[in-house]
Amino acid sequence: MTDRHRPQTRLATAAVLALSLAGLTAGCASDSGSTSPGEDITMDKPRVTTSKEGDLVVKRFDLDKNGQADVIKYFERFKSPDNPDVTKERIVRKEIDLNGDGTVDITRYYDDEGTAQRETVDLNLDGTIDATNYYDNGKLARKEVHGKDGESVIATRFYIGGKLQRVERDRNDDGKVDLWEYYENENLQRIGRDLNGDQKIDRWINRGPESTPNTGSERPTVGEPDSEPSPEPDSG
Ligand SMILES: [Ca+2]
Ligand SMILES: [Ca+2]
Ligand SMILES: [Ca+2]
Ligand SMILES: [Ca+2]
Repeated sequence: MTDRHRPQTRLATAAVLALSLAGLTAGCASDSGSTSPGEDITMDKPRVTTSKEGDLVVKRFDLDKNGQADVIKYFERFKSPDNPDVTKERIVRKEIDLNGDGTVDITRYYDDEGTAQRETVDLNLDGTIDATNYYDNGKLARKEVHGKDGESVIATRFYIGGKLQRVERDRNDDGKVDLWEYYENENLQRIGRDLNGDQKIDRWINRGPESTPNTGSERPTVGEPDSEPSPEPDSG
């Protein structure tokens, strides 16, 4: 990463901004309309405000009590299948601001059962999405790693039972997979490369236990965040 100092700079800027904003808005809180100076500040639980956006009920949680929501949950209301007189709520989306700068860093989408289906993640907090995670029964099944534009897919990681099985990479940015990595017990076993752009493997490289690990010119990881955020997200 060439701009490795940027997140820290942004963090510092965000902290200063958050502080000054907290000072400016004290006494004229516009989101809840119910807070007055000193109120709630010392309470040992996050401040929560509830509002409506279209058909959705929105709950904002200000965990660090700086006046800015860090977690925002969106709920839809539905009639209970057991009793149509009863209206229930279920979560459809959750947004998380990890560094308190007011920009959402993780957005998680849920199915009708309240299980996480998909989430977009800005790992380095620069405002551009770095990865999209897809879940199957609450377990990480697939992860798309995005290019600098936050949309193109430069690598897709496939998981079974939460364990890495295969990685497909597009190393020349033409939108086509040209490198395949196969894993066993999350250890890289072999690499297949497409050399002529027909998306078929032309050359295999063994990386199993009989070959020397971590040597040679074939470096499988190129410009990709390797951390595995939240393999099993909570359901609310
Ligand atoms: Ca906050
Ligand atoms: Ca943020
Ligand atoms: Ca990013
Ligand atoms: Ca390619």
